[in-house]
Amino acid sequence: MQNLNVGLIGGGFMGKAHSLAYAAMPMFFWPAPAMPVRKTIAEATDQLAAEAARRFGFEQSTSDWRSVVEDPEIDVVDIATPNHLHAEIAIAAAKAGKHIISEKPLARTSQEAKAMYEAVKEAGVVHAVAFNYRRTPAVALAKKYIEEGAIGRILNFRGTYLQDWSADPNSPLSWRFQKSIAGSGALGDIATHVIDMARYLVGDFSQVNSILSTWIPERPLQAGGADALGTVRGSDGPRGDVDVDDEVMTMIRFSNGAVGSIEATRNAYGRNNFITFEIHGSEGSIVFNYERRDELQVCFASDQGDRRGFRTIYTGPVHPYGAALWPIPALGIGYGETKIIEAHDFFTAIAEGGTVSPNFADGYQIALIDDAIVQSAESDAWVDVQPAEL
Ligand code: NAI
Ligand code: SOE
Repeated sequence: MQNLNVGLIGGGFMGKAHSLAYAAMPMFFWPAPAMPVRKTIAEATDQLAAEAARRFGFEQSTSDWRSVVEDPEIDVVDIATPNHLHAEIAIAAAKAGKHIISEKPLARTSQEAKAMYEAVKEAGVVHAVAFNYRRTPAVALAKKYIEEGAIGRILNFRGTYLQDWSADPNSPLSWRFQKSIAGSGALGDIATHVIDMARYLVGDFSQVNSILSTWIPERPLQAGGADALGTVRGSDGPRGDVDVDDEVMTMIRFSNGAVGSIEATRNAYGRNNFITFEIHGSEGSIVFNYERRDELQVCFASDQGDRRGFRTIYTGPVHPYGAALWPIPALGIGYGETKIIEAHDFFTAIAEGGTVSPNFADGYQIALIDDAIVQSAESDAWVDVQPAEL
């Protein structure tokens, strides 16, 4: 079993999640595909980097991400910074021959995403984009049922991602509200997770018809680079403009003839991480809600008429990834397990010389779907989704 040295760039929320995944992955998946070594962590300043190394178990730290990318000892570059740095870091890492996992959205724009895809393709390295929610066992179980034909031909996908951490107009203007850093708002930040699941479960998008809104146009300025995700309330101090959307609604036509819709908002008081989908097929239905992530609700047309209705499957050892997780259904998994599974699948691809999905090609295609959503909202019309040039 080989060791793979990880250089992690960014020690915020995702720095924590990815560090946990590297530490815990071999505890769940044994034998591990390879042993992740937490080698170097980069942060915005030397002090932040040293603190992150101590906290997250890295051997060394730096405030210069380029030194991580150029270090011959580093095998894997993990990009967990705000979105504006993803492309520059990934392209440099690909040129240095590193395997790369980048947080989502892959980039701020489809142009950046295309350049990132071309760089990893040219370098021949393993690449992944961290849309981790599809690795929730119940979501993978939905995929298994669909592939087995258990709900027949898919007719309709209804997805949501509803949050309220920034519904208060006095929560700060973090990087997530600035187009130059984030690229877009609820669209790139949260709707993309559901777009990834829709592509995973149903297939390619052909057309969209969308509405984008910005309900809160200015917020109190925030000191510091890390996003406090609504845990800090603003003062009476100066405010700055929000130049991204905070809500997106889109209708979808899929290439296989199915239809659907996705709604994502940052203004849904009472909703926290409300990622849901309801899929109707010609032979049954599947319902998922991430806030009850150990459960999948299913209803099959073949069920006897007098007892037809949704029933709840609790995911456990017999379900996808279950053998590596906990021994009894409904013991419960958390956000961390989705990242541990993601690390496992990424390291497996590296160890076996294979590929992993979702990868930069998927991230690039999702960026093109985002483009179509923006164009549709601007033109108030159905817009064709351009296929990625792979
Ligand atoms: P954050 O704001 O908590 O952390 C970002 C960190 O990057 C900060 O600590 C900041 O100091 C650091 N940073 C900034 N410039 C840097 C530089 N030049 N060199 C090294 N470090 C630098 O942000 P968060 O929530 O961790 O988001 C990071 C990425 O992860 C984003 O792309 C975001 O969209 C994505 N994300 C994905 C999630 C998922 O469920 N897959 C969940 C949360 C975020
Ligand atoms: C904030 O909306 C956020 O942290 C997103 O950036 C993540 O992608 C999501 O999974 C959790 O919420």
